Amino acid sequence: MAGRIASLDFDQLEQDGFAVLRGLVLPHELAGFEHDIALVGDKLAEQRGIERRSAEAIADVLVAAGRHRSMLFDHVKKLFSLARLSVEIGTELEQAGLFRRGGVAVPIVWPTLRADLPGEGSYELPLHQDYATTRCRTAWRLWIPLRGVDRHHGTMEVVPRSHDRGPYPYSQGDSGGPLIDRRELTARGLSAQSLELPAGDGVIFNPWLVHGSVPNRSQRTKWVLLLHVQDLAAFVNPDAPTDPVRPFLEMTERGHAASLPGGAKQ
Ligand SMILES: O=C(O)CCC(=O)C(=O)O
Repeated sequence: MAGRIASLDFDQLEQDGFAVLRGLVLPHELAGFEHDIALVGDKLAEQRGIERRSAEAIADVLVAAGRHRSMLFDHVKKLFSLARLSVEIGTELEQAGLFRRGGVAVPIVWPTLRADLPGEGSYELPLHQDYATTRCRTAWRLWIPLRGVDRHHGTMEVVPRSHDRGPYPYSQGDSGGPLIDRRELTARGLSAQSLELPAGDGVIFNPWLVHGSVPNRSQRTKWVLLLHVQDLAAFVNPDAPTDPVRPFLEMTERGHAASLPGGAKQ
């Protein structure tokens, strides 16, 4: 094991709802990801005769894929290097004591990936809790940028200490989808903070934490590895009115009805 998690600040995670994990992805792994993504972009662009419009072949290939984009992106998500990395990070979280501290009986861990292409805001998520993907009473998320993130290159904003107040009320956003209104946060004395991190640092957070996208205004893609860690033995009981996760199921139905964010898929 690479010893990538020197320490996990459980107190901060409990108190603020999130904690930063420095150097979670090692420099050679970041370079490997860049290599894979550049190579597949170049090869597919050449095979398909795709005209280069941006600095990144993969971005041109994804855009040119049109209605087949999700099919292609679903396979980009399966990059072996990312699958291996996800298992290693899961193992190190276990070794750092996360499962023991959280009383996890039967861990489930799965990765996904997001790509915010330059000039494309389609997959941005407004302020939300992770209602669409949290199905267990014990759960965490990891958000691991594979390139540096800030307000220019796109990032995520989080609302410290917003995670222990149950489900938030949602308003309807301009696009018609549910979002948590910033006034709701102000009324509770909370405010959002954007994350500024180098490639490979990660954030572990409670899925009840309010968070959302900060748009990518740069000319390069924002790539983020996402990891879900949950306890299958604490799976929601949809028939139990008092199950704390039940409001997330109801929100998911509302979100689907309006085909809205909270689990945006590309
Ligand atoms: O990276 C982003 O833009 C936001 C990600 C997010 O909100 C999520 O993964 O739930």
